[in-house]
Amino acid sequence: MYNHRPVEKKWQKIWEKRKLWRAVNPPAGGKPKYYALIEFPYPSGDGLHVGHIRSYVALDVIARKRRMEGWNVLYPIGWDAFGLPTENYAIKSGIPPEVATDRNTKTFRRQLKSLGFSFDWQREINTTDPNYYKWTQWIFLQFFKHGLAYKDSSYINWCLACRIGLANEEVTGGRCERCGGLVEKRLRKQWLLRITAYADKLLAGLDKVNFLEKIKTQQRNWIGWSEGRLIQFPASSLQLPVFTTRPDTIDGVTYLVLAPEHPFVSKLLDDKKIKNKQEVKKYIQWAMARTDIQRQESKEKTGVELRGFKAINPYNQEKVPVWVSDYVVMSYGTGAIMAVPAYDERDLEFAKKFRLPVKSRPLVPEKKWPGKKQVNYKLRDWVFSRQRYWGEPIPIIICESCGYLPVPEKDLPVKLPKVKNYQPRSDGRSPLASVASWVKVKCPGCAGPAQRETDTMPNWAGSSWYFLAYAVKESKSYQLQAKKLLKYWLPVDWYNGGMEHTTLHLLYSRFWNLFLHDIGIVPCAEPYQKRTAHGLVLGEGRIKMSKSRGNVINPDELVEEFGADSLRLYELFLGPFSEAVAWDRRGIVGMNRFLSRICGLLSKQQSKKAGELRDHQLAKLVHQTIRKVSDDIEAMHFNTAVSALMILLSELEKKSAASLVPHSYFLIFIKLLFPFAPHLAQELWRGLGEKSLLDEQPWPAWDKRLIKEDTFTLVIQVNGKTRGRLKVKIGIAQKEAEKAAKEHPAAAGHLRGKEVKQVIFVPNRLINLVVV
Ligand code: ANZ
Ligand code: ZN
Repeated sequence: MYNHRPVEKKWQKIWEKRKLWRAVNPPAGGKPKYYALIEFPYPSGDGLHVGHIRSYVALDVIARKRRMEGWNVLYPIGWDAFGLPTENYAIKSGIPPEVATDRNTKTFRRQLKSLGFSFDWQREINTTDPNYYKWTQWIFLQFFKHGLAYKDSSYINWCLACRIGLANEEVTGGRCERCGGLVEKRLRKQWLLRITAYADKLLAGLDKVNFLEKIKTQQRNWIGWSEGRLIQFPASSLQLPVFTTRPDTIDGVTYLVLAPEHPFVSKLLDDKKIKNKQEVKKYIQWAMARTDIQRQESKEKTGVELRGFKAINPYNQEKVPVWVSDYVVMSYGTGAIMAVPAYDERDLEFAKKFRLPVKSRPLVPEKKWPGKKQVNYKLRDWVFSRQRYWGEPIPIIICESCGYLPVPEKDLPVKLPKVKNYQPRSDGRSPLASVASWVKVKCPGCAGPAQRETDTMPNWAGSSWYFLAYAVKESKSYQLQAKKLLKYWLPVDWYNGGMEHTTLHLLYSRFWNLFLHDIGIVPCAEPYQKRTAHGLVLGEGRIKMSKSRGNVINPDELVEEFGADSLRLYELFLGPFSEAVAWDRRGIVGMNRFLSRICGLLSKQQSKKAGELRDHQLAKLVHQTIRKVSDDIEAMHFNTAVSALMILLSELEKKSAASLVPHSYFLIFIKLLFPFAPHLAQELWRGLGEKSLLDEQPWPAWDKRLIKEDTFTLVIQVNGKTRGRLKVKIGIAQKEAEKAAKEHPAAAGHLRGKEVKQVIFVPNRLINLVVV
C-alpha cells in the first residue's frame, strides 16, 4: 500500500498555486483552443455522487491529454443551482434557498477538488448569482422582443404534488419527471417559448454535428417531423380542417373525429345545432377530468357522436358523421382526423365498438388529393413559467393599459426579493405574489401603477446558455456581447452528459444558441461540435442508487480510504463507458493494488540508473501501448486503456528485475498514467528526478516502425484449395514455408501417400503444393 493522502494533498496544492488549468483568452500565444464540457451539477444537499464523477473523470482525462498535446484547454465547472429540491428544503427547514445553496456548493467544491479535476476554477459560475441571471433574463427579453416568448392560456401538464406546470419533456408515462406524481391537464395562463419556430433548424443542425447516433435519433423523433395534407371537410356552416399523412385513403373515410377540447365542439354547442347536447357535454366533462396517464392507458375506446348534422367528404361528396373522442389529441395537427377504419388500426377499433361502417376503397392517386401540403411536428412550445420561488424572476411588467412590457434592460437583473414563506400559495401563484412591495411597480410605458410578473423560469433556463457563460466570464461579470470571446471559444469541442437530457437540456440549449446566433450574439449556429454520453452508475447488484434504498456511495470515504487516483481509475475501469455499470467495492481495491504495484516498481528506480539494454519485444509493447492508450482515450474506451497499462506494468516488472528496461520507458509509462491517476503519476515523475509538471510535458508519440507486425498469415493450399493458415515470420524463405506447410495438420491429410510435384510460392502471401 502506498500512502496516497500526503501525495494527493501536496500536488493539489501545487497545481492550484501554479494556476495550470486556466484557460487563456485570445490571443493565447497562438495556441489552438480546446473546449471540453461536462454537465454542471445541481448542488443538492446530498453532496457529490459517484455517478456524477464518471463523466467528470472521462473529460478530465481528455482535457489533460489535450494540454499535453499543446492545446489551450477550457474545462470549466459551475452550479446549476435553481430548482425544486432546494426550495422544498426551504419549505421544510425555513433555511433560505440561497443559504442552503451556498453551503451545498461549498461541499461540492471541496469534493471536486479532492478528486484532482483540472477545472478552471476561475470561471466557476452559479446560475443563482444575480450577475449570472441578469443575462438569463436579458436573453428572455430578446425572445420576448422577437415574438418568441408569449403568454397564453393553454392546457398544460399540472403536477398535483409539486403544484407546478410541466413541459411535455418533463412528463414521462403521464407522471411528473421529478416526483413521479400524477399529472393532469389544466387550463392556465403560462409563459411559453416558441421552440416550434426552430423545429426545422433544430432538425437540420443535427446533420452538421458529431453526436452519438442514438442522440440524433432521439432528438429527431422528439421533434417528430411529419409531412401530410391539410384537408377541409365542410361541416354545417364551418370548414373543418383535418391533418392526414394518408390522403390516398380519403375515399374510405367513414367518419370524422374531434378532440374533446376542439373549439369547433363548443361553437356547435352554442349554435344549437346539436341534438344530443347533454350527452356531448357529459362526455367532454368526463374526458377532460381524466389524466394523461388514464387516457394513454385505457384500452377501451370511448366517444360520442355529434348528432344533428353531417360533414361532406370533399373527394366523393359522401356524408359522414362527426364524433368526439379522446383518442384524438388537441395538441397535434388540427385536433381533428378523418377516420379510415379500412386502413387504420385505431379507427378500426373505434368503428367496431360503435358499429360504424368500414369501406375498403382503392387508394386515390396523388394528383386527385384535395387539401394542401402541411408539415407537422410533435414538438410543442416550451412551457416556460413556474409558480415557484427559487428561479429567475421573469422580467415582465403587467400594466392594465399597456399590457405585458419588458423590464428596461438597464434595470436588470430583477432580483429575487426575500420572502417569509416559501410555500406555494393556495391560489396557485408563486410565493412572490405575496411580496407587495416587490410586485408593485411603475409602468415603464405609461408611468401608471403596474405589477411585476410573479412567475419564475423553469430550472432549465440557466443551463440553456451556461456554455456561453464560461467563455465570457471575466472576473465577476459576463461579457455576453463580447464577440471576440465567443468567436474564439465556441463551439464546445466535446460535450459529455447523460442520455436523460437529450430531449430536455440538450434540445433547449441548442434552441437558445440558434436564436442567439440569429440575433448576432453567438457566431456559430450549433453550440456543440461533439456530444457523447455515459452510462449510469448503479449500486451493487445493478440496483439504482437512491437515498431511500440507502445504497448511495459517498466518494469522500473512498477518497479517504483508497485515494482520488484509485477512485478515478475505478470509475473508468468499471465497464464500457457508454453502458450502465454496477458498483463493486472489490473493484476499487483492485485499482488501489495496481497503483501500489506501480509505486513499488518505480520507487526502486534510481533516476537514470535503470538498465539501458535494448529489448525489441519490450520496445514494441511500449509503443503499442502508447498507441492503444491514445486511441482508446479518443474512443472513450477507457477501460481497455487501463487494461493496456496493466499489461505494460507486468512486462516492466518482469524485465526490470533483469535490468532490461531503459529509463525512458518508465517515463513513458508515467506519462500514459498521468491523465488517469495524476497525483501518483506526478509524484513518481518527481521521484525519477524530473523537475517539470506533467501537464506541460508532451504526450508521448509512438514509433510506427516499432509497432509494425513482424508476422503474417501464410495461406496453405493443396492443389489450389485452401487447407489451412499459419502465422509465420515476414520474409520467410520458400524452403522453410514448404516445410511448415507440409507439417501443418490440416494439409498433412491431403498429402499423405502423395508426391509433391510442384510448389507455387507467393512471398508473404501463400504456398500452394501441387500433388498427384
Ligand atoms: C387518415 C389515415 C389513414 C391516417 C391511415 C393514418 C393511417 P403522424 O405520422 O404521427 O403524423 N392523426 C392526425 N392528427 C391526430 C391527432 N390530433 N390525434 C390523433 N391522431 C391524429 O400521424 C398522422 C396520422 O395520425 C394522420 O393520418 C391521422 O390519421 C392521425 F391509414 O389520417 B391519418
Ligand atoms: Zn402602462
